[in-house]
Amino acid sequence: MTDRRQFLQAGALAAGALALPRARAQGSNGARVVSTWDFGVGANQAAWAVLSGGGSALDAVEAGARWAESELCNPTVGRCGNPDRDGVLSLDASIMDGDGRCGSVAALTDILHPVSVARKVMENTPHVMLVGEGAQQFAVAQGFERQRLLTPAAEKAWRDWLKTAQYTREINVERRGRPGDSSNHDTLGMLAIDATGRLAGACTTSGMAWKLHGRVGDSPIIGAGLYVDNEVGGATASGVGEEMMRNAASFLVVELMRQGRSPAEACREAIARLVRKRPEASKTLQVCFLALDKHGQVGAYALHRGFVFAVCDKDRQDDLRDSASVYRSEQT
Ligand code: SD4
Repeated sequence: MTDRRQFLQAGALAAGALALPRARAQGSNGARVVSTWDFGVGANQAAWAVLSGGGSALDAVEAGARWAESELCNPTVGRCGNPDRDGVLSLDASIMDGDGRCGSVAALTDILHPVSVARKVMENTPHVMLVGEGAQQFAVAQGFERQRLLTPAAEKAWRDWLKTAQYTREINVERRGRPGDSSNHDTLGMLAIDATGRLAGACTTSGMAWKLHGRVGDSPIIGAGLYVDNEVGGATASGVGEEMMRNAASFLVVELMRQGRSPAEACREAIARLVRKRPEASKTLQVCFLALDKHGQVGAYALHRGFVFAVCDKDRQDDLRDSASVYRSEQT
């Protein structure tokens, strides 16, 4: 009897000893974050700091998007973004968790962290989306500081652009190893799964450089630039937003995964649909999808070569991968 009790106690101690490291490791086990483009590596690391400590996917994607909005001189996201054709820097962002909660802001000016304003819209209002002046008023009421964001470099780029004032929605040039080049669009789209299996996503951008004043892209439109569902997975997009909006594209990718496609197959099929609908336009525009399913599987597909995406989990923190694409060259 005594022996049996001792044996049980020893077993309980051993189980406790095992449980402790497991509980600690839970902070990152199974967690993963993925992001669009090469600057996604830095954004992922900011998100990983949250996930590896056992934080939520929602907090992680907000942290990652904030990094891109502030830390980087990127002409397409946040404070270093290029302005519209009137010289106004206007920002779009969204955030969504896998329970269907979401918030977004569009055409927001003079506020450094649109993704955090989007989160406040989600958490502190009965609405999903605020735009323009109303979004800025709301941000200020929530304690965000108004500040002039247009950098001297962005202002100079705009003045140079004004010399011809020609607006072309170009295919992005290949960015790998060439951060800060002159491609006129690149958005941070980020998806994360945390150690509890919950998903979230965020998207943040200054949109297309030299756009019409008041133009809103896909990034703040739930279902176009971002969609997340804990039952299935999440998807986000980058490229010419009008194409995503025409096709409710991120929602489409998630619904294709719901029907059994892998993330890569779902992205490829969504791209194929775009090509079928607008075969000529698809030759000159870039569209890129990135998806993460509830098991942590990642997939991507783009119209044109040059799309890269970053993957981060407990085994690797700076993984940058090339996406497959329909067209191998940049112009055909
Ligand atoms: C937009 N989709 O505003 C954004 C821009 C972008 O890669 O993603 N560029 O249309």
